Amino acid sequence: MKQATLCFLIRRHPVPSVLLGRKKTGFGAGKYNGFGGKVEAGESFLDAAIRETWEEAGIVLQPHDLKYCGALEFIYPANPADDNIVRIYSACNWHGVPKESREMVPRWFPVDEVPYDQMWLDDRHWLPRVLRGESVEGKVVFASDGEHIEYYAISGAR
Ligand code: 6U4
Repeated sequence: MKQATLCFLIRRHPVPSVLLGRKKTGFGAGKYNGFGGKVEAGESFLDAAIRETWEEAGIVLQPHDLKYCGALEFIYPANPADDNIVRIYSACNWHGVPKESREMVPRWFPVDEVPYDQMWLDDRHWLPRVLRGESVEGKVVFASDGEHIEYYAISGAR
């Protein structure tokens, strides 16, 4: 199964906010999401999270900036090649200012104004916990359209 990462930058001021990117190309194009992508050969999940956040948002992270927030399996029965297991990270410290890349348009959202209607449908079931500093574990099975959710089981993890 494909291994991928998602990284959410969280700031406390002026209001608690999360940095999301609107994906311009590839899998999930048009949706807001954290920064991330496939883990490449020879890379750890952590290496991939740092590389993708740099490539997609121009933000520099050190390994100790990242907090592991759990893992989710996304299953696409109609297209198993898209199945992926995603490790989720958050970061409250980084260097640089978000900038648009070939893949993503970054934008800050107050945590109570996250645009769930413009995100993957599963995000509303787990991202609020990650934004509260909790960890999540679970699985999401998509319907044959690859958009709607057939089944999900997500629990908190510590
Ligand atoms: P890269 O590796 O960036 O060149 P790309 O085509 O951008 O390839 P991919 O498959 O590497 O896409 O990464 C897809 C991204 O979407 C990963 O960060 C994981 C994330 N993702 C996949 N399914 C998701 C889902 N159901 N909900 C969600 N994020 C998902 O919030």
